[in-house]
Amino acid sequence: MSPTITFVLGDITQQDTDAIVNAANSSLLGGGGVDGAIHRAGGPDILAACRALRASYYGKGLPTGQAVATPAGRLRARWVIHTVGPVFQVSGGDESLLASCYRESLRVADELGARTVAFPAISTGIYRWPVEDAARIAVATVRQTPTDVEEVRFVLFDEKAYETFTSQVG
Ligand code: AR6
Repeated sequence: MSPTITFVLGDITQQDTDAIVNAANSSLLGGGGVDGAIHRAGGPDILAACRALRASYYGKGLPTGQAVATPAGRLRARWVIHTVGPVFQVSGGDESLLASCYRESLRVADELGARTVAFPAISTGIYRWPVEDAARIAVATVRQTPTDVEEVRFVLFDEKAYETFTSQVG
């Protein structure tokens, strides 16, 4: 089954989806951008869960393109799915790594039983992936990934990203 894709101009921390996806870094210990916003809004339980993951499964950090879930603390969502996008320059624009973030996040969502999932525009901020290219990869990958998730909601933080993502659906 293929999820319904929707687009919202707004703040991912305010979404009422079962899960929201965090554009994290491999340390899982927080940062700026959407990562900082999620930890601020969700409170310390998210960081505590991330620290536990580092101590158990991911001693060397979460590799680029992979995803892992924690509870969502005070957020409206039940879970935060943390994924590590590629840095555009470092990856040489290797789109398989960016696609993997969306695919792996949906796989984790299926494991959790999440039916609605909100994604930010992974890698398009601090990691500098051009938004047109990132939008194409994001929408195509979600369309091509078999999943029980019923709604994928792209939550875009500015007008340009919103226009770019919505223009992917004809
Ligand atoms: N809701 C939705 N989207 C947001 C929000 C928000 N509250 N805040 C920012 N964005 P970025 P990256 C958008 O930089 O490029 C962190 O330090 C933003 O406008 O958050 O994957 C991590 O710890 C942009 O379109 O993530 C990593 O070190 C998009 O979210 C690094 O940044 C992604 O921008 C990850 O960089």
